[in-house]
Amino acid sequence: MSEPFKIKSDPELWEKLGMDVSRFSGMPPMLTTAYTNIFLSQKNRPSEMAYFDNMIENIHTGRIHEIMAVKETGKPVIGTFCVYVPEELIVAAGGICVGLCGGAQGSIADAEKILPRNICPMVKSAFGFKIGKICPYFQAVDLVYGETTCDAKKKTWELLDRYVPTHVMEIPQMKRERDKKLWVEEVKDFKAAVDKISGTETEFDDIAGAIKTINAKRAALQRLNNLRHFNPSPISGRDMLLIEQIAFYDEPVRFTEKVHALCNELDKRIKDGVAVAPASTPRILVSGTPMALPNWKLHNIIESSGAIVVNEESCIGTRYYKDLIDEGSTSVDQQLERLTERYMKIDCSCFTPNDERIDQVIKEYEESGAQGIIDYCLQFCHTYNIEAVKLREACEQRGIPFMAIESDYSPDDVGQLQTRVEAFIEQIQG
Ligand code: BJ8
Repeated sequence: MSEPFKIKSDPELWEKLGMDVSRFSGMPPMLTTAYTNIFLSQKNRPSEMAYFDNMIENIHTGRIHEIMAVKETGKPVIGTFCVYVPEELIVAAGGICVGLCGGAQGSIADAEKILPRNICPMVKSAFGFKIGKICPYFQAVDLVYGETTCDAKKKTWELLDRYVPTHVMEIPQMKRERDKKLWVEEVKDFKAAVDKISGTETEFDDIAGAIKTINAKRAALQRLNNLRHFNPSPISGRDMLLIEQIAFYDEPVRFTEKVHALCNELDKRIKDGVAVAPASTPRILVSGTPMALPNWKLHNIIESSGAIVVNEESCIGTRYYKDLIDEGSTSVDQQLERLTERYMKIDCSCFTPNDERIDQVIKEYEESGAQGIIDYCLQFCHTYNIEAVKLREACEQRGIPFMAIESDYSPDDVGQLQTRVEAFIEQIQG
């Protein structure tokens, strides 16, 4: 009989990483309970989810050992907070790109000792993880690559730099030709910073290989997302969100293989009529701000209210994998240009104008067979909050049921959100 699920501990490793071990030791048991309740309690999960469960069991141990082994060879380990940071250039240098966590309530109080309270919970949570020394990934990275997407982030990087070297990439907020020129220069600076850590210059073949690797990862996620659109759904929204979160810290080649193995199982499930919920289950598309690990709050509320999430229009979702890089470049300069072109397609609300995002949400709504949209905005995220006005208008014009919610990581509003979500589901059911 297999061992019961348990998130593993390794105090010796954490000590080596300079963590607050006595405090952090309380985290794996808490996470084990949450994970068991939210994920393992689901009925009829695909058996290939075992790999992703295992990634969570090893989130504070096995994967950290793998990262440290790469770091010891002198390869770069770089932490990021945004899908605008081109991970291909880190992979090209033989390094590891880690999307750092920022989805937990437990680190917010640490952050609020320094940062103002009324800013985005994702920024506070991430900052708190570092200053509280309660995230092994944060302790393992050589540097953090920040960006100038929103005010909360770009000003926090100035403070974060006191605790971990933090480089900032300027992301323009418009997408004109002159912005593209600036963006390409920023990508070149990023490549130089990565090369500096590894002590070697990445060349054409390294970049070509990395583009292939990350394209393959994104293509696997596209395949998975297409399969989950089938009605009745062969996989839950919670499991899909989990995989989208793991994409940010797993080894990319292995991850891609495991996503395809899961897709093969889902293909079979669809043929055999095996599903996680009946075809009559109300189908919801969630759009908006990213849900960083371990933020499972809204998906859990929606799916425990009798609906199913069938798409995440989010950076922990389709914004991360909907676009690939053209692989036909013949020089490093061309590679960097094409890479930039791909990243410029990401339709974050920090851009103006950003009407392509509204069109994209509607497109995903239609492709996913959703019956309503819940737009999720983290508290104090002004750009997504204001963009919800246009999204609501677009939905009203098309008769698409729409609800906007604003929330943080605290459990305080769960009851209230549950009531609103239940009423929305009733509305969809007519
Ligand atoms: S590309 S969505 S990952 S910036 S939610 S911290 S914007 S106040 S996360 Fe994002 Fe890159 Fe855009 Fe995606 Fe600020 Fe808003 Fe908080 Fe945000």
